[in-house]
Amino acid sequence: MKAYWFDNLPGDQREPHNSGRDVPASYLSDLGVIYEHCADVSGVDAIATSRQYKNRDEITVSPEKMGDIYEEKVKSFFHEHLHEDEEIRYILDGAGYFDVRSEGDDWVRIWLEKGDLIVLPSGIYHRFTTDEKNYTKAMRLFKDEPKWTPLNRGDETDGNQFRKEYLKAREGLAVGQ
Ligand code: KMT
Ligand code: NI
Repeated sequence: MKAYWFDNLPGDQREPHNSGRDVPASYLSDLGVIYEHCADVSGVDAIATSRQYKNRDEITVSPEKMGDIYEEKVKSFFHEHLHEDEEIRYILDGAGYFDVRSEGDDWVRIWLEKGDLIVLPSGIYHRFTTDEKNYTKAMRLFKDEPKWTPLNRGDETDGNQFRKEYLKAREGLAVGQ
């Protein structure tokens, strides 16, 4: 795992876009983002049990697996959105980037590789992309039914109940840059 400020420069979304300014783990936790490294799936099982994630599936984001729709899929995962539930991903193989919006609405880029697990809180604006190797195999965990419809950012998402609750939970935390 590596977290840094996204550079906002033009170029393919799969390039690192590393501004050279790192983001500390404590800042991620202020944003409500949980990160863990799990050497094997037993660590994931423990987290799943404690947080009552009952179900899981696996997705491979790669041209080999997705064929013609790969480029389209990668673009769609990169649209800024939120969910009304947590987004929990465990990287089984390969690597990828999760970008999350900071308090000041800048992008924090989180590079995850094999063994990394992330929990994005409901209501946080984010997006995902593979990196230049074009290969992310991930486990997706969910509580009951999959409820991860992406709600693309717009006027409606700003007024979304889960968005408001997310922002409320951040109040009073020493979030700054
Ligand atoms: C998401 O929510 O953006 C995804 O599920 C992307 C694939 S998981 C690595
Ligand atoms: Ni998402």
